[in-house]
This record gives sequence, structure tokens and C-alpha cells, in this order.
Amino acid sequence: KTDTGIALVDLDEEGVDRAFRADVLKGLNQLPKAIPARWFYDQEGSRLFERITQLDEYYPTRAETDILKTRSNEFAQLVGQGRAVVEFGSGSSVKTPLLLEAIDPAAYVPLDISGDFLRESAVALSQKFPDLPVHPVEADFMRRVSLPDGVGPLKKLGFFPGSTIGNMVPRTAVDLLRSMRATLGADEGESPLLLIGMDLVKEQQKLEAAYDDSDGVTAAFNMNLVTRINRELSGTIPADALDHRAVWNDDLARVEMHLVANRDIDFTVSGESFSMRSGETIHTENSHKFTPRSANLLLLAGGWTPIKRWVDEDERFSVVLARA
Ligand code: AVI
Repeated sequence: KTDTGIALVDLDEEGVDRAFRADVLKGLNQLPKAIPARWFYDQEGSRLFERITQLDEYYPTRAETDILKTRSNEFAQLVGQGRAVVEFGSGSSVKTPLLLEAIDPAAYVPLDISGDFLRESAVALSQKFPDLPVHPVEADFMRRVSLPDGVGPLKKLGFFPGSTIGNMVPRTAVDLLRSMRATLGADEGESPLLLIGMDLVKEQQKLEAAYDDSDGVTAAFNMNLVTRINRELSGTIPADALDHRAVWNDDLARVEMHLVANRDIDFTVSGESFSMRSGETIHTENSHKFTPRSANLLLLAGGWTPIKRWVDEDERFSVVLARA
């Protein structure tokens, strides 16, 4: 893939190493240079992302949590009881319980590529909801996933919070939405529903601040990719020669993160030589933002019909309910 989306692949440890090397070498040989955003999330990257979600400037987590808290009665009415909730990604510590409390589901099925995260969050959820059957599935949700026996006959609600869909270019996002339809059994019986978080277009200054916070946590998150390349791929990238940059791309309605060279540099990764001119960048992430219309269009292209949209008080973030 040439985009910086987070196309996940089903890999063992050794496979992850190989895929990381392949993506980094391919990305550094491209012009402009680009590395897929999914490689941010090693242990340190995941820890830094957790800190990002608590920053003043990073509004999406708070805004979405606020919607889930205040609109639970409306979700319950529209969704009904007794569904199997299929979450794309491991349950987040705060958001998932809010949804589960609101709609009283018959089963909870978290899908994640990382078995460790999956097991941890499944245990935490089971402690909180002792009567709820929890069926974790270790899988790449970019492809159709077979759900466990027993979940099949239940009506399904897909849950994809966090505006992670925004980290994909539209083509990849549409592929994912279509895979979700297939996983949720859209063409077999009762129409599934999808509850999805989608961040909204807003003033440039607020968007750029959310991705370039004053404590430098997002900068550290971006720079951690360099540390990871140097550690895992025997890289010699001089970290002090790269600066974090977050910039709003108005034509494509997305915040882009880059690592910008502040001087000419030469380095090697896995024995291959590379150079960057001062001012040249490595594109590390896209975070697309939506308008109500562009969100509808994307969902429709992916085979989902929007039914209802909720926004937080300050109209920064939206949660959309759609049916297949
Ligand atoms: C995971 N994802 C939705 C985050 C976002 O806002 O695009 C990742 C992130 N990158 C920098 N800050 C947060």
C-alpha cells in the first residue's frame, strides 16, 4: 500500500518484523517518503497514544465519550436489546462499557490483531460485566472475519469508535466498511447496524493543535517511529535531525503528520543507504476529518446507510449509526 493508512495484516512475531522492514524500506525509497501509521503502535507508541487521549488539545476522545455518555437512551431505543456487539479493535477502557451498559447486549465480540491487547481487555470487560458472554477473536478485521459459533444467529451491532476510520485513505476506508458488512453478515438475514466515530472538520488552528500539543507528547509519538526503526531495523537515522510537523491539508480534509529533516542527512536502515535534503519529509500519518455530507458519502460507498448522527455540545466529533 502506498498510503499511510493502518491496513492491518495477520502476522506472527517474525512476520511483523518482516512486514515492518518491508514497509519501512519501501516507504523510504518512495518520493515523497511515507511510512504506514500502523507502525506507531509498539509498546511505547501505545503508551504515548494513551497519553495523547488525555491531552487538553486532543479533543476527540473526550468529545466521543461525552456523546456515548449522554446519548445512551437514544442508542438503546434505536438499537434494541439482545444484540451481539462486535467491536473492531480491542475494547477501550472507557468507551466500550458505556455502550454495553446502554444497550444490554447478548454477547460482546472484540476483534483485534494483537492477542495481548485482546486478552487484557476481554478479562477487564468480563470482570465488569460478569453475565455477558465475551468471545474475543484474534484476527485482521480489514478482511472478512468468521464470528464464533453461537454469535452467528444473533442480530449484530458493529462498533468502531475513535475515528480510526479517518486514519485510512478513502479507498482503504471503503474496503474496510465493506469487510465489516461481510463480517457482520449483512447479506444473511437481519440487517446489522454499525455505530462509528467520525471526527469533524473544524478550524485549522484547533486541528493542528490537537496533533502538535504544547507538552510535545504527539511529537514524541511521531519521533518514536524513528527510535523503533533504529532499534528494530539497525537504523542510523539521527533523531535530532528530524522534527515533528502536523499540518492541515485542506484539499484532502486531513491532518497530516510528517517528520521533517532540519538538515541534509545520510543514514542506513537494514543495511540500505538513504539520504534526505533539509526540508524533505517522511509522511507518517493521515487523520481525515469529515463533514456530515462527506461522512454520509463514505458510509454509503462502503455499503452502509446512515440512520442517525450525534455530535457533542461543541460540534467537534460525531457518532453515526448506520444500517447495512
Ligand atoms: C488512532 N487515531 C484515530 C488517532 C488520530 O487522531 O488520528 C491517532 C493519533 N495520531 C496523533 N494523535 C492521535
